[in-house]
Amino acid sequence: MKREQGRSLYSREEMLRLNIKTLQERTVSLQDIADVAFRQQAKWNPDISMQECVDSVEKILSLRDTFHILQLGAEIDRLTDEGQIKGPIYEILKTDLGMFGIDELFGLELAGMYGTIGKTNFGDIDVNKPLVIDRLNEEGKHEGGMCHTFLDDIVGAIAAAASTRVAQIENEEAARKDPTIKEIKLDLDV
Ligand SMILES: [Ca+2]
Repeated sequence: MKREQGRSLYSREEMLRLNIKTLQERTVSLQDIADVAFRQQAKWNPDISMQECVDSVEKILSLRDTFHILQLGAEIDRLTDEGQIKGPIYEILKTDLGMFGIDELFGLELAGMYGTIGKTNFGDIDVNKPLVIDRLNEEGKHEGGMCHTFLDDIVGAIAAAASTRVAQIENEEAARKDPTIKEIKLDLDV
């Protein structure tokens, strides 16, 4: 990505736009991430809509912490592709060494913005590798394929955060619909 000279602060709208652009450069669309969030959350809440997942992914992509993690992670992957990383860490990144773990740390930090459930949901995606996560993981391991050592975790974490946000919104709506259990009356004669 072309550097925007003299700036380090961006608005929420700019961070969303720049994150979508960087993801596209690394072959991932917003819809790819929403699909993972939907697949995860629909297991627990069959009433959720794809639009809620798309909205949540957009929201998370506009957060400053997401911006920093995604931009740094994607740039490390890009530099690895171009052979610009020096020293022993190059082969570790290039081969996506299983014992590396700093990529998972980026993912955990991002998903952690949505609490313990966010982290747990990230763990589920990290282990089961649904949809685009599997593609990124396979592509990264393929000789000559694009490096996704950081991106698979970052994309998984954004999906986990979005899935958790959808669950929080659903819980909030459920709480509003049924404000108190005391109002439910049992007919003991039935
Ligand atoms: Ca990884």
